[in-house]
Amino acid sequence: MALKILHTSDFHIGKQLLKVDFHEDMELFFDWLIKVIKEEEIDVLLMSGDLFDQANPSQQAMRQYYMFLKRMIPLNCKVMITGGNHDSAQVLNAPKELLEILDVTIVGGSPESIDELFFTVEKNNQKVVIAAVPYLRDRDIRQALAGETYDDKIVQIRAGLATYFQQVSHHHQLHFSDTPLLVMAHLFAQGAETTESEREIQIGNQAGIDVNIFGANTSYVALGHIHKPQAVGNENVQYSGSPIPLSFSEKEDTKRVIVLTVENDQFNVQSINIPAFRKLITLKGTLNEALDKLSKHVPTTVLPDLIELQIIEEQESIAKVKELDELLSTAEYEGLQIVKGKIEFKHKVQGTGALLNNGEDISQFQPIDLFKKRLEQDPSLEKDHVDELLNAFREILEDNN
Ligand SMILES: [Mn+2]
Repeated sequence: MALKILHTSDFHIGKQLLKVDFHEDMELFFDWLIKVIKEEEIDVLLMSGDLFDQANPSQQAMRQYYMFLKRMIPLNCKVMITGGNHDSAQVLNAPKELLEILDVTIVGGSPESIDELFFTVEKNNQKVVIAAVPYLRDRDIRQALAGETYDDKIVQIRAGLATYFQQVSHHHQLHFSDTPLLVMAHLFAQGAETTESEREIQIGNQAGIDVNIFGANTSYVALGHIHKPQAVGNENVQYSGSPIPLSFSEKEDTKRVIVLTVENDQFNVQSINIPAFRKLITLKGTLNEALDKLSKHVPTTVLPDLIELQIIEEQESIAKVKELDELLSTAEYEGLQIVKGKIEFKHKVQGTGALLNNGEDISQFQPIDLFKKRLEQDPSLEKDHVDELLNAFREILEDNN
């Protein structure tokens, strides 16, 4: 009989992307997660940091968290949550003692003493020691010195992290040497592939750690921080990744959780893919091509897909810019939401110099005449639109006088 552990991280409860709230996405993920915990008969749930998206989570985010815990309690599954770089250690720790009664263990920030990181879990005659290391802040790993250089800092942070994890490894060897060790951590590991949604930690990620700092006596490292699911070095060091895509750079990820089956002190590592509750899609092409794709879009998920438009047109055109703006602010399509758009032109109208004919001097012209010349260069503009722009330009000129 085995002990089963589920590793996940980076919930970012309360996250919004370009004003789209991911509340429903998280709710669907929690429904799915609870189903998996029941079906797989999971004994321990590990959440390796970034529980909330903000240090001061909204009331809605807090409520969503507590409602999730409420659903976990009857499942006979221990919950262990560590703080990430987005979390406030104090906010996470505030209900710590109360939650402990409900078998929910919280390590919001690095404790006074290293032994407070250690927890033993046991089921079916299989024991595992878990070192629940949260995100380590500068002050947890080194003493800042006045006048230190940037390079000194990188060296010190690396050394500080290595020392911290050596102490963890040492503590295990001293007190639990006959029980396999699992280390939770929230950090940037060298060689890991990042996305756009992790906030950089420890000076531009340059002080990324070498995974060898986790001692040879560590059976599994449950990492958080990087949102793209991946193993680092070997399959017993894993970033579970965030359960839902949190930025367009994560749109290709297959999100997953990891299930560890521990039997005879051996760790078996398996991934279970999380269904997509909505897709993040980038549409590229001309405005007309994009409009065509939008009208033919067939949603395949529960929640509206989020669309990013990357428009490329041949000739620079103010009318196209305006059309895109209108599309972004007013378009309504079923099953999708346009959240972001930018437009690029292959051929740009040249600067003022290009507006002048041979022999003409810029000082001969009034600003309004130059502006008229500029508008004449754009064949896509209709007469009404030209008049509108000229009036707007006159107003600006008057305001400036
Ligand atoms: Mn994160």
